[in-house]
Amino acid sequence: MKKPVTFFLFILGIAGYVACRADAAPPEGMAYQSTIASDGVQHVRIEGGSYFFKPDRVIVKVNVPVELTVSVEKSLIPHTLVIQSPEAGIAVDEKLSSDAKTIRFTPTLVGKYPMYCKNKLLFFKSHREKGMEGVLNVVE
Ligand SMILES: [Cu+2]
Repeated sequence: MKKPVTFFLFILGIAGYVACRADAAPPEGMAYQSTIASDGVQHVRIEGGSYFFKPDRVIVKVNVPVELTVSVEKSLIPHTLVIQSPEAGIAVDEKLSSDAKTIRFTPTLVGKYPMYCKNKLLFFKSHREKGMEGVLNVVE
């Protein structure tokens, strides 16, 4: 009687395939999943430049303090980091430099919040439109 085993394996295969598909995130840049360090803080490092944030998707846990360390590559073009989601306890609006800056906040609401550079030169496209944006994903 080999058939039941084969059937069982077949079902397992399908279940595994479905699980994998559900986990597969669309390839839209790199995601950084933070972990809680021994000091109880989620340390996240973001580097920016013309015109990107790396990583551009950051996943943090709700109600756990976050410490962002942000710097930009040396350049004459000024950059900022903005995350304006006061409903989630996040109000970031910082000028960036090549010296790393530390920004602390504690996200209080699950959700996906845009982060971006608000700078724009005259009639040119904004830095955000040029790709200097990302998502802060606050999860349970
Ligand atoms: Cu910028």
